[in-house]
Amino acid sequence: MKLLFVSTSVGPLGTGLGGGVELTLYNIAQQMIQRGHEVQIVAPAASTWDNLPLVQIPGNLQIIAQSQERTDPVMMPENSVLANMWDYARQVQADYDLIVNFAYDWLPFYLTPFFTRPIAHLVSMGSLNNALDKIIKQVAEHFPLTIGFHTQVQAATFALDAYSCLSNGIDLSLYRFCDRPKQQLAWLGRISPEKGLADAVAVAQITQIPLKIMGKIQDELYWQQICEKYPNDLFEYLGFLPTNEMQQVLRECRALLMTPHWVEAFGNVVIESLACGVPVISYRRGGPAEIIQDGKTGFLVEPDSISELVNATLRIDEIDRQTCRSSAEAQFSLEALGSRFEKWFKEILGNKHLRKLNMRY
Ligand code: HBI
Repeated sequence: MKLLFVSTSVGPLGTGLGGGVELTLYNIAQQMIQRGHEVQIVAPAASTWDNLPLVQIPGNLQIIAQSQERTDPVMMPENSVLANMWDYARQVQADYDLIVNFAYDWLPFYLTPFFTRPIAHLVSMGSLNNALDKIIKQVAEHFPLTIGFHTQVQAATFALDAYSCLSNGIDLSLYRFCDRPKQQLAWLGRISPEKGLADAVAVAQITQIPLKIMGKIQDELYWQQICEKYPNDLFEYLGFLPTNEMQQVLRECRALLMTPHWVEAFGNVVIESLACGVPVISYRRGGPAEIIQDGKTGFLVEPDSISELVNATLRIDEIDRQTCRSSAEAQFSLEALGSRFEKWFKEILGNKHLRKLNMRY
């Protein structure tokens, strides 16, 4: 297959601004190339990936969807990099079999019927905005199968009839299994209210088990409040570390605490933890509730119940760490991810009805 990947619009690739979807795009591109397909990536200028075929497009970045209100109108900056990337895609589309959209933005969905090639849309977050929900629903109705999510619970926030579920995956060779943890817990992620770090620190205080915190501080005020409220010898903030350094700390922890206050679309940190053999204790909410096998690879507890997080932490030795690693190998390897995406792309290309729809222009 000849594939054109059109990137997220909130940051050049390699800057981390695109969050989890940067990693996802990178992994799928590598997998498709390894499987003999041709891949070209269209991304905002100043992208730093040097080992994948990139076309760099200038223009102004989109505002991140998480910062907008549900009822906000669609916003496009002047000289929009999103619009410029999709104008490029329009010009070259005849050279490709399939276009893949990685942006969580209104425009690519609206443009779908104007293209002569099918577009596969990977939706990387739960429902956040009414205008976007509506256009996604329209594309799902006219071009069934072309809307892809990571989890069923994420898909449910859009209430569509037809869609595809792709889960996610990571390069397991980057994570080393450890079966002799230290007396410490881990918390990973962007430090901002919806990720619920304060709950994990509360667990550390009650159990008196030190907490290792890694990730980008996105909400300074929220972080300050935690530092003022809890004794600082209880937790250690290690910063936003590259994968290798992060997993060196994570792998030696008794458990990863997941405290999402929103519907996490997937939860890459959950499969990173399992890959190290570290069980995950999480609220039964969002993607983690679909990834963790309660009692086997961790525990799922009543959302927002700190006492249940504590009880699960005290029972964590019931979980076999090798089982955690094996579950990552079975479901979340790059090969498993690549197979799911290759199957999705072939389903779309193989669908005569879809092809006829796009070819009518
Ligand atoms: N916001 N407007 C917009 N467009 C995106 O592509 C986007 C975003 N916010 C976050 C984001 N992408 C990714 O970091 C997550 O989907 C993973």
